[in-house]
Amino acid sequence: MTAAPRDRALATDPGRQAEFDATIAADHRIEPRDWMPEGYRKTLIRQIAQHAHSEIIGMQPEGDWLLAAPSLRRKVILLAKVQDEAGHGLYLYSATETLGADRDELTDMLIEGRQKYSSIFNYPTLTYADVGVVGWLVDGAAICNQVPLCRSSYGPYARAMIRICKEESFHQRQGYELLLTMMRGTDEQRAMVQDAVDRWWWPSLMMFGPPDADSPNSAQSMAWGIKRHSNDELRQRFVDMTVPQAEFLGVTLPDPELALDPETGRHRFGAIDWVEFKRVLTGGGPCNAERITRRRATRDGNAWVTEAATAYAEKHA
Ligand code: FAQ
Repeated sequence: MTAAPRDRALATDPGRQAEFDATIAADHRIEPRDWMPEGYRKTLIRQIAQHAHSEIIGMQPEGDWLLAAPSLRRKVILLAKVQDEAGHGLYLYSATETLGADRDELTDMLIEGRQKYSSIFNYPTLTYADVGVVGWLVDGAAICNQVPLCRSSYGPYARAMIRICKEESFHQRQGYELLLTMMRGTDEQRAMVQDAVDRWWWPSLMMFGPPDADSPNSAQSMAWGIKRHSNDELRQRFVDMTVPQAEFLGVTLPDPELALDPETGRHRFGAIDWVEFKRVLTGGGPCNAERITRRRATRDGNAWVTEAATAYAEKHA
């Protein structure tokens, strides 16, 4: 079978491979017009698409609270945050398009379970304290993971991440401010915050992915400069950053083994339940089915808008 033009352009080519390797070694950016190995392109599409899907699916757990926000101020903040997540999804899908992907196909892959989205969004937001804890812990973990991606070797991804990280910082601060307000409130509000922290702590640690020893993609992704740090390194950074914030807030992190190691200055923490992680990744989390059903209904229900916009664009091209 004859290779498609794009595949021919991307086929093994020692001269261009050497140029690519030199660009990576010099820590310069690869741009869409540049030759790249097929594995690099596929890895980027996989990671960026998973990230985009996470942003879009991640709108659901918080979006559920838009009609029940306790004040106009909280509603405006939450609305802005949920809209930001939609924007992040769009920048990221655009970045995949510079690699030759088609965003409709990526959405189909998500809905058919052929591509993943972050495990964290398969847990429910049971009370308004969850909105604060998602901002503090989930966006906090996202920032820890994503700030180094602003230096990712692929230009369009790295540039998209700069704006995303700025917005994620606002998300994290609004979550922490909401929790500080609740902790200064009634005993019932403090109990709600503690309960939400108890439920979200471990899933937040799982966001960083499997331990380094079980992470099939990390070594190659780091060699290519797509990822800058390993999953365990970033997870450790997040724990070290979050423990003092929890103390200031006045909540207890649900891990009796969590303790500062005086020799390293880093925190030791208990064993993560990787069986639960795998269960959530394979569709068995509390909200997997609900999230995908809703995403499918949105795609199908909005198909007429896409069709009308495409027909209009074609007519006026
Ligand atoms: N959930 O070999 P590795 C947000 C998969 S933040 C689900 O270590 P890799 C903001 C992984 O894809 C959340 N799947 O993989 C927000 C691979 O499967 P595959 C999104 C996971 O890629 C806040 C397999 O396990 N952030 O949305 C997870 O080197 C609030 C083996 O793993 C990003 O995506 C997981 N937690 O490292 C929005 C950041 N962990 O694809 C709304 C960019 C691993 O081979 C509200 N992504 N897997 O079938 C990354 O940094 C990386 O892709 C990792 C995984 C670190 C997630």
